[in-house]
Amino acid sequence: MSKSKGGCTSCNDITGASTKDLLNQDLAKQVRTAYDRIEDRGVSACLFGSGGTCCRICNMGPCQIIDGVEQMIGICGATAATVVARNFARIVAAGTAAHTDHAREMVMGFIETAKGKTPHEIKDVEKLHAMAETFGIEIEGRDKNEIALELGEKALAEFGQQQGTLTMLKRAPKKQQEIWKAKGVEPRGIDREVVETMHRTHMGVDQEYKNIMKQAARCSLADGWGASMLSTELTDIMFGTPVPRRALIDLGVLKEDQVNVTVHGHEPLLAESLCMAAEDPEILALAKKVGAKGINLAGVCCTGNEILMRRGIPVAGSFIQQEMVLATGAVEAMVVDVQCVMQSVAQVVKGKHTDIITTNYRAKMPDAIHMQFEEDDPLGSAKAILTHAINNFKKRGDYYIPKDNKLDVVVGFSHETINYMLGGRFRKSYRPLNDNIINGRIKGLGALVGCEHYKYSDDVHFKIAVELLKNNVLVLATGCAAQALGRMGLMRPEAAAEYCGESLAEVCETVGMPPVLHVGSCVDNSRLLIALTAMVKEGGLGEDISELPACGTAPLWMSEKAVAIGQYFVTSGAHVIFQNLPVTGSKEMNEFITNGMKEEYGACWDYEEDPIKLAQKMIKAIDGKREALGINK
Ligand code: MSK
Repeated sequence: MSKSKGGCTSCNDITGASTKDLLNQDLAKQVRTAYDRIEDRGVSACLFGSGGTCCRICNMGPCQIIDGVEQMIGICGATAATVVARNFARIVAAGTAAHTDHAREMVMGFIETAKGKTPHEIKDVEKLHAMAETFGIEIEGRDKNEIALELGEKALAEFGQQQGTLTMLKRAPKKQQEIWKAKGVEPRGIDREVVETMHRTHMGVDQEYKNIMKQAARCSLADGWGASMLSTELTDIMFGTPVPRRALIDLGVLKEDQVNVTVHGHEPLLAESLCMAAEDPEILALAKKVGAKGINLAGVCCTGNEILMRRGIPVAGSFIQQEMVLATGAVEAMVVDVQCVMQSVAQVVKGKHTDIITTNYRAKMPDAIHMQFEEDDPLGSAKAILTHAINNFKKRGDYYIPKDNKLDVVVGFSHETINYMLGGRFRKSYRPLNDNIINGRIKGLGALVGCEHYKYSDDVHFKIAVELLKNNVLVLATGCAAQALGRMGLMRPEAAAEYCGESLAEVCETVGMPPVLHVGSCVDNSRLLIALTAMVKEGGLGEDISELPACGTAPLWMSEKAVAIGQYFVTSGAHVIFQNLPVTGSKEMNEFITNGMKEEYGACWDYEEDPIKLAQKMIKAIDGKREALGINK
């Protein structure tokens, strides 16, 4: 798939029309992208790294382990299973740490908002009260900010808590809670589980792979039912719980006559402030002064998902499109915070008028400019950033916007929305969804989540989704997977008739929803935990998540966060399939992950690279659950 000489002549694996179109323009031919770097590397991936058997934990190595070969164990004697388990647990800890740090920022922003020190406000009072109940906070006769302050402080304490269990574990199905208790994997405090995982995987500490994996399970639960869930819920309370809305997605959302500012990263505090500042008359006047008709904010990656879901702000590109967005030459500034921002973006804009603006002291980048987002003056920071972007507008040189490439999507499917849409305004219940699963009109649920990956064809998500829909499996999507499916047209209500099996199409058409529901960003996978729990509690589909006809996949995972997510789903009883995992270098670990975990938590991991086979595995898993429930007529 080279475009370096003479354009994109063999982009076999790029099916996205906008990316193809852009890479064929002279303007973009000068840009080196990740596609070029993959091709130019010329060496295949290290087998030890891919199989998880490269140990760099101490300085006696690096030790490259070959399972079953006595002279190829670690210098310290570590076996393949120990090394693979340690590496895997560290991936889970890193992913959990990323969600945790994100969540902490959101909780701190929430506290400042409750104190009236930010331009934001407590928007979703119903959810505030529900969370207050979970945390045992009195709501009667109290002002929303007072309740929010107590909630924020209690939430913040969950990070540093040393003993007991995380509060939100009790939201899980009862049987799930009993399993976690019996296995000793209830997280005690969010930070504690990350720290303990790092300690236990240090040289010479935990040397028993199943014991290491037990801590990996505990750590992942601290992510899913702790950090990520806190982040999602408090962000919803502060910025509004998403409701269905129409929006646009893909490179064509950039505008010729406006100052294009893209927001890339994860933490919505910055993006929300930019959205507010972009409507400020003073800022709009500045934009007009330089000849622009306005400010066009557009999202990239998960920040894109956050503002798409809550405000209907368009998404210009997903993870694999971040360089393409800039290669258009039409962006005045890309404002970034944390996670999934490739270092190459600052190189893509060399020679262009575009600035990459880093905004978080935790994430700086060579050749970018840094404008710190000040949490005590969010609006001031946002206005300064936009003013900088506006000043770039007149410097815009050659540019190309693939104008025909923007797609209508309907997004905003929080678990409350799914409740509302499938249960009706007054019932607000998952019962109708359960009934449709029991009567077979919906075979089950397929979660398509996670990242995108330059080494694989960019239509993998699409192929999996279509196969699932054809077989009447309703698809819920998050992260960059959701954006990929939106770009391919699966988030339009009309797609139901085009792609679904007869009975699923009927359900979608009756409700007026698309067959692929956009549930949010990567931290919002916690919404799926809540939705699955609600289905269990509604009755008729078993006593815990492991009995539900549901299956998840992150078929193009790239980030460590995706593994943490996969691990918390498996530990919560949901079957999960990835394209690969770095555990195959140990037979014992491989067997444990793909089988042994099932005995412990009722679910396990699996891998498959071929999208159709992957979808068929998901369908088989769902059919198996239906069979066990006695509803597979
Ligand atoms: S941004 S973690 S590439 S989903 Fe959440 Fe996308 Fe994966 Fe980053």
